Amino acid sequence: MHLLDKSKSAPRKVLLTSVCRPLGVRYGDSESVGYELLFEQVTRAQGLFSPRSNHVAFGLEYIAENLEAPTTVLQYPSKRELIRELERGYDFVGVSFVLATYHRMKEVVALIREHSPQSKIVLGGYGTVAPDEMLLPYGDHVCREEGVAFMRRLLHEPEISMPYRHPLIINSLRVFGNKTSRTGIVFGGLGCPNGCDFCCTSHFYSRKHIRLLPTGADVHHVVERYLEVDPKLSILVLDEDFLLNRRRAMEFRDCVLEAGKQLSIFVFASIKALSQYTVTEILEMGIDGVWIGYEGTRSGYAKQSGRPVEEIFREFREHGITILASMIVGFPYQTPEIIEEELSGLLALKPVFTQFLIYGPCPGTPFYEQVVREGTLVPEVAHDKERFFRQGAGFHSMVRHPTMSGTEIETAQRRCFEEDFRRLGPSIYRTVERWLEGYLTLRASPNPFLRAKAEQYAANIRRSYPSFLAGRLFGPTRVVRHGIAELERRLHAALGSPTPKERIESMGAVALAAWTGLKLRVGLPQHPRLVRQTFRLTEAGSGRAWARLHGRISPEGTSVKVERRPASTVWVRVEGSLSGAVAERFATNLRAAMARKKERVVLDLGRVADIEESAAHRLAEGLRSYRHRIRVVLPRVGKVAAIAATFTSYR
Ligand code: B12
Ligand code: SF4
Repeated sequence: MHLLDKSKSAPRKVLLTSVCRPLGVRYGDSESVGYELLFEQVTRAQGLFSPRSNHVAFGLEYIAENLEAPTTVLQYPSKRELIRELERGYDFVGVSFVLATYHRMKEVVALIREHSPQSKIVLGGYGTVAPDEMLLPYGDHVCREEGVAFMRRLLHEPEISMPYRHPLIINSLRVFGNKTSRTGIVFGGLGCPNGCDFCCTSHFYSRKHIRLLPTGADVHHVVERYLEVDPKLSILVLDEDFLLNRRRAMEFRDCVLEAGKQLSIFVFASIKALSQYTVTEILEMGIDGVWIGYEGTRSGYAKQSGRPVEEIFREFREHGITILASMIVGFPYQTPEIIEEELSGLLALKPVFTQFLIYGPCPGTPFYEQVVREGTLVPEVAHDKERFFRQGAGFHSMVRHPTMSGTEIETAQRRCFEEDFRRLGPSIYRTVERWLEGYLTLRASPNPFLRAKAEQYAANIRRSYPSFLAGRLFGPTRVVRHGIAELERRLHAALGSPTPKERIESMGAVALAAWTGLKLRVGLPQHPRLVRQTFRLTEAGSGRAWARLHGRISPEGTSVKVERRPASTVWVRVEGSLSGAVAERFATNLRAAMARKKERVVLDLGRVADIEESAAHRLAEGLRSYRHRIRVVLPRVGKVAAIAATFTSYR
């Protein structure tokens, strides 16, 4: 039975979902299509040494956070889990997909039509670069733009300006099955003005950069919120060329220096953008990891202009900055010999990670237009659009090449991944080597911020000690194993010998590494569990102390809703009007809950229609002792916004 409330006043309920699991070649997807960036793509040749981290369709959480409508987000549901959710009744169901999961989107749409036929279907994500005739049969609406504004329009919710509210999403990284770090994801922007001819995201937004976080202070504010959850978090900024906007980046640096905390931030940046800064400025932004598009020596993209690549790579290496370099295979000028030359050139620069993708035509890009114009798509995909989409993940050759066959290109790509591993070894030890170089360079720096960075590198290195025995035993070649042992000796010389505890942990790591390798060989399925998140939906399961806050708190109908969110956060939303007496009572109850529970609270006053000044003061005063655990959300306009000053001492 559907629980959908059809009454006019009820807010429209929204379900946002990714495609269904299981994903993978054995379930009909293209090679590399799964849940992980490292294991399935970048470190795919590194087997048991590959770090593991599942990534979800982050855009869905981001949209959900910024709607008014009650919303549920599902990440990688099984079909059965999706059906169960659909049966709860939703007015709109949004599906996020990329081209390579177009067939998966169809599967989700079929389930929606069968189990929730009244729902309007919204298609979103980069899969919408497919032409209308391939999308309109499956969706009532297609979003080919930034999703928050689109969904708010669709739901008749008023427009809001950027920066939008930012969800906190934390990803764990495991090595040999052990959690080694956690990363908070920051959504800095969409699109990129550089306009490389193959680039989907740049052309999706017509070469405009949409600054989700318009200023450096906005970026820093989100970073700070993550650090409040866990001061040891690493940060990943999703923004195609984060450093291109120098003003924003330098403002961010000022904020970082002023806050005085050591950060560890990974960003995407082109040579052109990086060339605008000294390495000190980059480190002062807290950046110690960069994804750089190396592409190919003769590719000639504008983004490659600036300082010589070799110089930047060397300087970053010396300062401990991890580089993930991506190279393209299959440019018309390339032959197997040229690819080999370019690969050797790249590996000589010792990137910590490398990614090799085949030059592919994504609809909407100049390269795609060219391929269509010249009729150079290979016949298998030229006449079978669905196959073209499915294979459009960077691991299939789909365009006729002047000198190489498709098989030759795919073989060359495979070889690049394998050679990277064979020559440079596992990326986890390459990372440690990078930290060591950074530590040695910066430990005596006259700049106190950089000396503190050296200490951060040293602490990271120390944590890595137990992983070395496994590398010495299971490394891919004798030379690599020898190199790992040599690196270990250098670490001990610089930072001391391992403690007895670290030696015991090394044995544990060997056992875990062997078990990881065995699981890979046997091919045990490794799929993530469903991640289900609700937004503005009151449901059971928020814990008794919090549940007591639920419901009407005044005869005039002022009400409170409570929802658990990720990262030990509880969202407390007040709706209606707040008089002094009601505010005081509510503050007392919230204080009682906070005394019993450890979670952080987001106190959402965004829907409070009216608030007496005395009520704002009583609320702020009543909760003062917990203000470091409370973030207050206020509407941007209207009477309630005017009380912002009352809450300035809150996070
Ligand atoms: C994180 C990421 C992943 C993660 C998570 C994947 C996932 N399910 O989303 C992992 C590592 C698993 C991954 C894998 C793959 N990815 Co990927 N990935 C990204 C990346 C780097 C960031 C996406 C992101 O979260 N951005 C932040 C959020 C806030 O922005 P957003 O996703 O764009 O969402 C906004 C809008 O697009 C829109 N929107 C998005 N979804 C929806 C849904 C609805 C209903 C609505 C209304 C709007 C909407 O609203 C959002 C807010 O404005 C992008 C590149 C990039 N910089 O965007 C590539 C990218 C999306 N990936 C891509 C590809 C090709 C893949 C793979 C096929 C690669 C491969 N070789 O296997 C696989 C597919 C696996 C899968 N599960 O789908 C391509 C897609 C190209 C295309 N036209 O389809 C991109 C654009 C990279 C590129 N430059 O080519 N990827
Ligand atoms: S610099 Fe990167 S994100 Fe920007 S257009 Fe080129 S490939 Fe795309």
